[in-house]
Amino acid sequence: MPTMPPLPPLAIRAIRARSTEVPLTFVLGTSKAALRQVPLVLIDLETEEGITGRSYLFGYVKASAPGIAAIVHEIEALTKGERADPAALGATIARRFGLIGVQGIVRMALAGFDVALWDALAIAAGQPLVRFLGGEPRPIPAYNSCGLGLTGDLGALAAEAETLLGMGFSAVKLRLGYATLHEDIAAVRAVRKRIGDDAALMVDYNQALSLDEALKRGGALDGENIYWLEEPIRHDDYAGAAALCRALETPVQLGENFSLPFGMQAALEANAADYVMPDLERIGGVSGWREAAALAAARKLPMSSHLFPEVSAHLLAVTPTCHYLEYVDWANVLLQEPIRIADGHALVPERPGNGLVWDEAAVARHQFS
Ligand code: SMN
Ligand code: MG
Repeated sequence: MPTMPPLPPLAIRAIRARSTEVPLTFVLGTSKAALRQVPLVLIDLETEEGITGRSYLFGYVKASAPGIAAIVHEIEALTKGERADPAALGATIARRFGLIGVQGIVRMALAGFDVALWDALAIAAGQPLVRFLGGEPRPIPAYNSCGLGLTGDLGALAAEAETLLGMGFSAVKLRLGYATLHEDIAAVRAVRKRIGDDAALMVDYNQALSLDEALKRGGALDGENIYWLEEPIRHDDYAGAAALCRALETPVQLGENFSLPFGMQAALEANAADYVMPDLERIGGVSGWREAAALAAARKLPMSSHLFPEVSAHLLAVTPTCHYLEYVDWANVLLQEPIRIADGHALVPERPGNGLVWDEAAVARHQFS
């Protein structure tokens, strides 16, 4: 990790959390559930100096969004008037929530607070987040992770793959976990036939398989030119994942369920992954990401992101083993300037902070709490 300048002096004045629900352009049909709209919690952290830091969180289910917002308000009560110092405030929050545990939506709220705090600090320094963290903006390899869910219509699946590649990408991710291996292979082949041999094709099981089934299906997928095999089994079965890493040629990708850096460390100690992809809101925001990046670097593990492409682009640019950014367009409808893609890469914006600026009229249309 590059070194950073001292933190600009800022004091927290107020934190606002609004719950929105936005429709997805491409339905995300995973082996667990099909998402047609997603709940996003928007956080605005105001400082006494007039600078506002922003972040958003993904609630997974609509009912959790107001719950996350309620925890953010607890964090506001705890940090109001305090100096904007992510490490010190992170420790204060972890202590306050020690009895319920820094997990689940508490950990998400903590991450949203942390990301907004770093945004305010970078804006105060007049720098894009990547520069504030000691790096340089550069294009980050990205894959299109919209759509390509489980479906009975392989013609439509192939057409969607072509549409997604046509949005400026040379890599896409397909969701698997059909009832049979035969159907998984049919979906892979339908997409591969349409996108050609040069495009990278990742696959994601979202924890659908038993270890035995994963060994069988993974072995069959080894012959299908798959770029990575994501979460084939229960995310916390690290011994099983390690066995898959040993048995399969296709790299095993894990990370969206790593909970805080020490959770990732446990997976790495078990040799559970060939590639890692921490999620900004589960790994602990910018602060957690920096620790995670150091863990991946120590083991030379390629590190990708999960969701949140806008902030993840800055963070991947300072990640020593930077691999792939997961692109989703979910927040675009709420943003004045959505993240841009060119030639298979995400472009890190040059404006100060992480670059998130709400389109307030759109937010008003989608806000429900
Ligand atoms: C995913 C993302 C968001 C919600 C559900 C599933 C998926 C991914 O695992 O990696 O994009
Ligand atoms: Mg996944």
